[in-house]
Amino acid sequence: MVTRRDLLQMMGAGGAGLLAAAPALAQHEGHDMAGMDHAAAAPPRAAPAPAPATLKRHPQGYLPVRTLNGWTLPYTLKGGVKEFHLVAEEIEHEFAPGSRAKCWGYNGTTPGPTLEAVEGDRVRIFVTNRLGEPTTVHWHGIDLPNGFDGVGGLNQPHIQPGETYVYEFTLRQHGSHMYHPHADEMTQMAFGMMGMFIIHPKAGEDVPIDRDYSFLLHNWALHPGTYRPDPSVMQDFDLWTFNSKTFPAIENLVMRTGERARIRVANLSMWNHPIHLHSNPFWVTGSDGGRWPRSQWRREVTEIVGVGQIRDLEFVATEPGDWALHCHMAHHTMGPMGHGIPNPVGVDQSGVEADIRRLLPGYGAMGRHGMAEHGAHVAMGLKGPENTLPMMAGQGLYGPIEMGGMFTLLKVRDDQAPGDYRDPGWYRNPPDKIARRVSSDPDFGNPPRRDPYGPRPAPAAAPVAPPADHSRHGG
Ligand SMILES: [Cu+2]
Repeated sequence: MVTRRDLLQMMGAGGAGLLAAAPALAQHEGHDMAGMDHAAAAPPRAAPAPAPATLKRHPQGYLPVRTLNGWTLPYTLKGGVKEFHLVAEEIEHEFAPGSRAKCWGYNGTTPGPTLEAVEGDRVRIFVTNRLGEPTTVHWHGIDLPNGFDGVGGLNQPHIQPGETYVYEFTLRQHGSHMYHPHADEMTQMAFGMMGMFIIHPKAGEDVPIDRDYSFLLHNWALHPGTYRPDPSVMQDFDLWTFNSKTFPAIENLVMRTGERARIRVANLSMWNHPIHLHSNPFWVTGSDGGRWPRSQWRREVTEIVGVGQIRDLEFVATEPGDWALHCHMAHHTMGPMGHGIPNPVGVDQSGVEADIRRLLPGYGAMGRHGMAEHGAHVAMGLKGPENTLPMMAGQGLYGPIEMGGMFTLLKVRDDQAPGDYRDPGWYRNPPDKIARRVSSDPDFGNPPRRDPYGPRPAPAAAPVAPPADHSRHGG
């Protein structure tokens, strides 16, 4: 049974049309984002600094991590201890232009800022709770005394609203790690509370890294027309994100040809994600368990990052170009769409379009020849419900990219200056090194083709059902 909501989701968010009907559906929670309760009482936060064009080595020798669309939390050194201060709070977050929500995060963002330190450092981390419910922070994968492990009720009392707790420990390891709440986890993580905790090796890298990227995978049930993620959803999510952003709002990774990169991919979503990098086979060199011995490195082009896991991917860029980096679950590179709907592919819907329009003004039939026409409808200005991203988006140099969600680009250039993270624009392929049209005739050439079932009779005309005879049913 298709409900009206299904139709709206399919045709509005994942399909075409749906203009006049959308506002009636929108589940307003008061979407004046400036009027958020917590924000009103909170001290002002600084506007985010633009992402630095270059990254300098830290005085301790390490190359700082580039957190896609994110930032590293500054610390203060007090008596040889690095002091960080995290603030758990409700925030306004934009997934991509056209979709904002009330989310929860740390220090104004989701994911929260990246913490970076060096193996052997002693860290003191203050956590202030500005949420309306208790929280804690768990330092995921970090070897520390039990009382700092952050499981509310098990290792410590919960941090009540308004309270600040302190965690203090010495970093005995190096590698890619995370932090997240261990209190009302389902809700707090569904709203975006998570971050990376990178510990650089004290002895430096045995193979020097030129660019060190990091992002967290996540999923969000931000239903079409709504402004707050739904924490109860377990499978059918609307948004799939790298660092809480969807394509095309995800920052590109840039490299100079010949450089060595590491991409640290962490997963605190509810699905496993096969992360695929085009054309650049990489070594999987470590996990949140730390860096693996060389003998354990694996050559891959797709690496599944399971829920609660991190994988470090390393490679040397050899070919200039714009290379896709994405989750290989095809639905995870799409924006919001309806689930549990009839399949429109192959169905001529032109007859029913007018009928449905009487029910849903603005409705447009979609998907007879595939879903790609949705992108064209969006480009022509058709909009779905308010605050809802299209199912697919993005215009490349050669046409629509037809993606959304967990998709971004690795841009490799011969002339990208070392340490320069600025986007070099589109890669222009040399004319002799790009796929090109050689014919517009579908009968072109004589390629071998098979018909496994042999010649088939033409389909018979559909039988005409005789008029029902109710005479023997006793009335
Ligand atoms: Cu995925």
